[in-house]
Amino acid sequence: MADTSSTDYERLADRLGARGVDVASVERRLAEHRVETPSWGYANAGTRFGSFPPEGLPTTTFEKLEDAAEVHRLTGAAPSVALHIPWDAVDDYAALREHATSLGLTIGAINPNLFQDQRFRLGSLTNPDVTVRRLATDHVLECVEIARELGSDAISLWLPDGTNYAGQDTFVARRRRLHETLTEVYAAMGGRDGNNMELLVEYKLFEPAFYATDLADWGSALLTAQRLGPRAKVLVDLGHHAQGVNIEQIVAFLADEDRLGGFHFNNRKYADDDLIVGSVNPFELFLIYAELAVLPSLPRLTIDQAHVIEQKIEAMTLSVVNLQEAFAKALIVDRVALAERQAAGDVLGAHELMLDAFRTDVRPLCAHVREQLGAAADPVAAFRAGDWWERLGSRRSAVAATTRGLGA
Ligand code: RM4
Ligand code: MN
Ligand code: MN
Repeated sequence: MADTSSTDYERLADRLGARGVDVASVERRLAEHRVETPSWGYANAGTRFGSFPPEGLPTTTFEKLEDAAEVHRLTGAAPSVALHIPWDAVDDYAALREHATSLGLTIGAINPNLFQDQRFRLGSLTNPDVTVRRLATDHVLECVEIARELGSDAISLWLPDGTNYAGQDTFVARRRRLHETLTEVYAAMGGRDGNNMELLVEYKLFEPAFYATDLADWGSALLTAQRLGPRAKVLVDLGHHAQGVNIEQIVAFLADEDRLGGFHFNNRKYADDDLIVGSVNPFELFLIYAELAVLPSLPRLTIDQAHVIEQKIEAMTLSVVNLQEAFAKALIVDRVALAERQAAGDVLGAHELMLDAFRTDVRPLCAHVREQLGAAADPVAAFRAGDWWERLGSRRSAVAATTRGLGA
């Protein structure tokens, strides 16, 4: 019997070649496409109403890295892991770094946590009380040290600060406090180790503050980054905009300013839902990648998701696959014809080229590239058929089922 998958690949490669696509170069770029996965996406997550910790849940940072290594083994494209401190704090960072290396992983961006300490009720880096600002700044500085110990080259900062009621505080005073505290952080990130640590400044429309968020949009994040210096860049989380905002345009503008630091990929239907990237709006994801595909190099591509009811490794694997497919579709857009049609004012002719790429089933091409990387043709199916449970899941201590079952 003929091997249908390689036949599918050959048919697709022939068809793309006939359309003028340089298939070898598309495959090369796909093979270089790297996604960073978040430690917290493997760990317990819930909504404010409850959580459903599954059997085999990783409870230590060491175990979370083991699950991340599974995703990398299956996809061939997820070799780094972002950490969140203190969720991922350990006593021995050298041992953690060694563990990552032994699993074929590196440590990605370090994320400070400025949203859970009781003392941050009125804000962290913008808090009106100078002693609280000091605490918050010291926490970020500690993260810079941890990043150095782990060989990480980025601090990824999401500032939850803001106000809940008009009159609670003064916009500009908060902004000045933020610039002052971040200036100290930024200075500490340079100097040593060839000066190469990046500060990624994330923004978010609302939540947990509901009146005014201090870094609510890409404009305020960009102004902050510009004030700090060239190693400060903006991080775009797909769930952090108002409904209907054109994210691909934001991406294009930030890249044009050389301030596109990277992404937190996820998808949403309503607000900051943190669902699997590409699960709600794959066309938007494709259009974002269409902007990335023309850049000289890709920024840091990180997933930021919370898997509440879905199998977490499977969810992460599917997310990486969805990102690969979006990139593959972006790479086969006929750019020459697009430029011609744009110049000719052929509105729908140009649009048709985008649709044509988006509608192409690129799965055989992605499967082929993954196999060349020694990963799985179908990573999700491979996970389901695999022995993760026997090797890792079943050995882990049972999660305290505090939220399981009323009256249990
Ligand atoms: C925030 C934001 C941050 C993430 C936290 C857990 O909404 O997206 O990036 O670290 O959630
Ligand atoms: Mn995020
Ligand atoms: Mn978020």
